[in-house]
Amino acid sequence: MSYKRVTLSHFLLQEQRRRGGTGTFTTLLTDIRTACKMISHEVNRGALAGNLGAAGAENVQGEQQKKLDVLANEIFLHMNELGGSYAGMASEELEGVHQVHGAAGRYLLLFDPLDGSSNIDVNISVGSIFSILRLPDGLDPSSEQAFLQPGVQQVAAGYALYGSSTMLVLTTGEGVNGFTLDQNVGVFVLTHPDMRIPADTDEYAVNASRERYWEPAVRRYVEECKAGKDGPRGRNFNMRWVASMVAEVHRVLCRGGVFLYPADSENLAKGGKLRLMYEANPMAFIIEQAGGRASTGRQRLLEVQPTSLHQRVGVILGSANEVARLEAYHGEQDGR
Ligand code: AFP
Repeated sequence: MSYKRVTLSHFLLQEQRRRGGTGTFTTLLTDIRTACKMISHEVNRGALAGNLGAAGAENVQGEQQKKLDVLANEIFLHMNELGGSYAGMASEELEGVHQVHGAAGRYLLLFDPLDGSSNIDVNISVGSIFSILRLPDGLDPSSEQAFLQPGVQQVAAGYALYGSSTMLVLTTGEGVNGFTLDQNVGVFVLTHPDMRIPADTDEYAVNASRERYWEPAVRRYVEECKAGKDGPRGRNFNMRWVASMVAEVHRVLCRGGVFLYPADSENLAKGGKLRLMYEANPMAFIIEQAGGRASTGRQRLLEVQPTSLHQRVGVILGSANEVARLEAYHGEQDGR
């Protein structure tokens, strides 16, 4: 094994020197990195540490919290509060903004501490997702208003995937890089530099049990994929569904694909299923930075103006040509 490896710390320092920066990103990401390592450890110990099962409470979304949801949330809050980089934080698990006492930081952190947590008890991959925004001048970091910025304003975003290995995938707006946790040494090592998504793909991911709720545009797309080489697409498609967005996005980053969780007739009143600020925006930033495309079907995801912290949205992201095709189908459906 080569010891001439680039760790996440090296990478951030190199980036800092290259940009002539002040070390802001290094500081911002240090505590997130530690939080992800700690969560990885807890996920990995699973039943041995009594970490599986329900916590016995509901979160702000009205969903049953798992023990690991609660633990991961506490780890994220604690580690990032101690570091003092953030003026305020918002978590998918909390109703309002988490006030950071005495914080001098100029940044805001949004996170989903454990996404895909319904998969925990069956030992399928889960992940953490985060998004970093600047604190706008003149706004109180404990106010929801400070956080309600469209995704284009993110300064960094990433996720940790707790899978067969633990990875941290990151963008600071100049491409996407993936780091694998060396569990023995305790460091993230750059293993997937400059991740790029091919523009074309033969693979899609959607929860097909929701077909009866889909809009015609989504139904048409999936029908055409299923028809394979006998249909209008003239080639066969493969389908995957993990039910952990982090795992799906990671697969798309590694080998292309399109991921759909569209707004449909059943979830439309809420805006969709996935959360704009904690899931859609950070993932859309990563996908675009890797050369892919991310959309609601009718609008670029990163341009959606949030109106509330826990807003939900339809999500279509991945290989650029397939997402563009889905947008075209929505346009045709709308008579545009
Ligand atoms: P949980 O965190 O409640 O498991 O939700 C995961 C998620 O938000 C996202 O990661 C998945 O892509 C999606 O929901 C799975 O949704 P279905 O339960 O409809 O498959």
